[in-house]
Amino acid sequence: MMFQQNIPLEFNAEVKQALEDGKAVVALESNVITHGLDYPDNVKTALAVEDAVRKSGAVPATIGIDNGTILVGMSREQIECFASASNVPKVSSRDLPMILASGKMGATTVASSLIAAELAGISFFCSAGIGGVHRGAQETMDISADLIQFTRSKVAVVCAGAKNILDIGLTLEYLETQCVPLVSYQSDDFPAFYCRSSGYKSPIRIDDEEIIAKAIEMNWALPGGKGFVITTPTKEGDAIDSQEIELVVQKAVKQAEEEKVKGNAITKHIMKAIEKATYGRSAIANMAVLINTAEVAGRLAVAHHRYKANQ
Ligand code: PSU
Ligand code: MN
Repeated sequence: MMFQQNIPLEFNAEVKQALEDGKAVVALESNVITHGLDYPDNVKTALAVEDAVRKSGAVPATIGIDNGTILVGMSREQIECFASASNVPKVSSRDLPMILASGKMGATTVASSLIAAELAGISFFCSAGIGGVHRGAQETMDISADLIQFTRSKVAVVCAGAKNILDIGLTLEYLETQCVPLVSYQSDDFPAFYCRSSGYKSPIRIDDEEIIAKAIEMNWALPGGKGFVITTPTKEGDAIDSQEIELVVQKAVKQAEEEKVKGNAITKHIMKAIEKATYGRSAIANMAVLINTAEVAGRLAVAHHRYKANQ
């Protein structure tokens, strides 16, 4: 156990070694394990995501909370435990103090995983789908804390955009308003999770990994520069066409509204409805995008590491 600003952190051996050796590390969230996929697909996918990061030459650090401690890198047993335990709460940034005080298990979202990554000295994070501005946010004000956290944590975030159950246009506007740099790697469009395009253009495309690395460093050198978002689309063969599922999404959003599903339970509810409507196809595309994003995140983390070493 190690303390960082009085917060207990527990590193697994692989991550501890990697940080000591100054290797590239990529932090991963655990909410996708507990809330994104069903058991045992979630275990299989979480392990495959970690392997995808390793395949690119970086070290994965799956983040979670247990025993009043932030876990930085989980063992296989811990992943199995998070994946199979019922009622592990979703922990976003504002929930962190209470879950740490309670000593109970908590599954970290993008937002809270970024806090953990920064505390642990990890500069890259990966999640296929970041939170965003929800459809109907003009009324509900439901905007994911992930977006705010990007303005607070000095961590680069690699993702496949945000799911199109969200309002992608408003999400892009919000990121701009909040001064969050957003770059799309090897694509003109802002992706939407397992859809290669959300239908929206990205503010900028950069294909050169070294330029991305340099831009991240510039951002961190500039006053106030914190999060830096990089998107990568899922592979052609694994993608679902966004127009094809738009009607399904609209129906699921409406149904959630009618059933008065609210707050942080909405995402899971809608994803389940889409899975049902696509006869499980979305669940398969879901796993593929998680793995692909992790592979690219590992590659970009290694490129960033190389860039810094050559400075
Ligand atoms: N996007 C998804 N599925 C998810 C999430 C996001 O497509 O399960 C999770 C992630 O953990 C993300 C969180 O950080 O939900 C955002 O939740 P909220 O909108 O309540 O902030
Ligand atoms: Mn919300």
